[in-house]
Amino acid sequence: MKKFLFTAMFAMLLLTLAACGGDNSSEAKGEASSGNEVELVAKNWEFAEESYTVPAGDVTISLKNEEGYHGITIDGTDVKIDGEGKATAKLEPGEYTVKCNIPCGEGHGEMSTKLIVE
Ligand SMILES: [Cu+2]
Repeated sequence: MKKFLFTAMFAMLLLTLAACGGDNSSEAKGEASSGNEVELVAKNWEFAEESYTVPAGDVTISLKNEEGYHGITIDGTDVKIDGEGKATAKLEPGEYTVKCNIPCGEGHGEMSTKLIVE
């Protein structure tokens, strides 16, 4: 009986590992095929990166709040995300300023990053 349990657990572990491996490879593929997607990460009171770069065209922008509660607007576009979420916009090449649009505290006024569309 014990041996059976051990075998079952080992099989589950293998399945779990296989599932993880599968996820990783599909993620890598996703990145290669959907370059027009960019994820911005917001913290108190800055974005994780000083700039984000995406190819021009239909761009899907998503926002993740790692710390605090923030939103974004992108100057010169209709993109607006409150809290976490996604927005898609057709973007021409250029440099766009991304600002936090939720009064999130003392550093709110300087909370911005750049979206570089190539
Ligand atoms: Cu803010």
